[in-house]
Parts: sequence; C-alpha cells; structure tokens
Amino acid sequence: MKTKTLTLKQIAEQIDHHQITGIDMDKITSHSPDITVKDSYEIQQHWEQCALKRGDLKIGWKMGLTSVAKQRSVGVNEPIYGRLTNSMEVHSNTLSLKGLIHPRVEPEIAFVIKEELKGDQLTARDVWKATEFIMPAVEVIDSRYKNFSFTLVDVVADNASSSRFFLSDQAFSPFHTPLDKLEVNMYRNGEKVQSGVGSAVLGHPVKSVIELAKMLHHVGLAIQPGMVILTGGITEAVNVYDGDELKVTFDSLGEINFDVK
Ligand code: 0L1
Ligand code: MG
Repeated sequence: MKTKTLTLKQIAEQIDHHQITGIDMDKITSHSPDITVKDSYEIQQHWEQCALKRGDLKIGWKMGLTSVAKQRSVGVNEPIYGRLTNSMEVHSNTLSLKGLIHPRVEPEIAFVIKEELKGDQLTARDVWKATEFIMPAVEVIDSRYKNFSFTLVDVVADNASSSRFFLSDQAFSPFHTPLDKLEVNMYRNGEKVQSGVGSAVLGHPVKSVIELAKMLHHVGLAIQPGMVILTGGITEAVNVYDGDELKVTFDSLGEINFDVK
C-alpha cells in the first residue's frame, strides 16, 4: 500500500537510518495512521533488504512479546517476530553503546535449526527433530522510538526492537535439560535485577519456535536450515548504561558475561 506521504519501502529506509545512527524517531503511526500490522511486517521485509544491500547476511529470527507480562508492559497482546542479521551478533564481551539509543537486555534461549521448519501445524517433536543445538543468549532490544513508546504496528515495523544479541560460547544438545524448568538470573553490577524460568516463554521455549513457524507460514515463509532463533525473554528486560557489568546465569547451561561501554 501507499501511505499518505511515504511508501512502506520509504518508511523502512527511514527506520534503517535511525537504527544505524542511533537517533530516536517519532512513531510511524504518528504520520501514517492507516498502516496495518500486515503492512508493518512488509516494512520489516523492506528493512531486511536495506541490511542485505549493505552486506549483512540473514542469520535468523527473533520472537518477541512471548510472555503475558511483557505483552502487558508494552500494551500489546500477541507475540511478534523480527529478523536477525550477522552484524547484530556481538562476538566480544563488550556491548558498545555506539549506535544505540536506550538499550535493554533480556535473557533468552536460542535454537539453531538444521532442517526446514514449515507449516502451521508443527508439534514440539517436529521442532526437536529439526534442532541442531540450543544456546543461552542475551538479546539487546533498543526501540528506535522516543521513550520506548509504540503501538503494535510501530514495534513490528521497527524489527521488534531487535538490535544486538550475544550467544554463549558453548552449545548444548536440545535434550540436555528441560528448558521450561531452566532458572535464569540476571545481575547488573553484582546486584540481582531479574530472575525467571523458561516456562515464561509461551509455557516452553519450543512453543515459541512452533509459533514462529506458524506466523511465517501465514505469509508464505519457513524457517530455513542454519537459522538462529531467539525464542523470547525469560525475564523482563533491564536498562543498561555505560560502565555496567552484566552477568546472566542459565543454571546448568552456564553464563554470559559482558560489560557496557
Ligand atoms: O524481544 C522482545 O520481547 C521485545 C519486543 C518488542 C517490545 C519491546 O521493545 O519491549
Ligand atoms: Mg527478546
């Protein structure tokens, strides 16, 4: 569709600019109130094209708003998905604040997929069979909108606030431990700031992968082999600031540590 003044592609380019420069922006619904959720997923797709043209590689998907608590905190009542590219992955133990606006971090479980997952009727068994390994992860979300304030349409268009992510050095068999029982704690500067269990993610992180496949199927897409999937926050996200030291423990799956500069 064409909005009053901007095409969906132009809106994607605008969001891309704010993602790269780390300058916050007005909600897109403030100038284009007629945009639908379907349109905003199209904006995401255009955004992905911008990233790929810059040389980024598509490496996966993120699920967001996978807990009732998180949905309530942002006034949205359904899970959403976003797209991951290689330049979003942090390979050191430092989260650089360059290009970020008001970052928050949250612990997640990542699935790495080895066989195509396609359809809206998948079972947990289908997902386990198609999973190569799982990894503890920390997602950095950073809404490009002023004051982290948005509607469902805005946040989907902004790639579900996705910005950076850490994966643990160690991968685990998907059968290593029941992920719904996994206890996760997040410490900022030595103080425990969040704790939660894996069941916060739609009852079990595997259900998030099923839901992603279903949502993608409805727009003619599937999860391809090799893709990384961030399944959703196990706890609330916490703000991070220059000089912070973060430690996130994932029970028998180890921990992720990083500082913020
Ligand atoms: O990953 C998430 O659950 C965040 C999705 C977008 C909402 C937010 O920015 O808090
Ligand atoms: Mg997340």
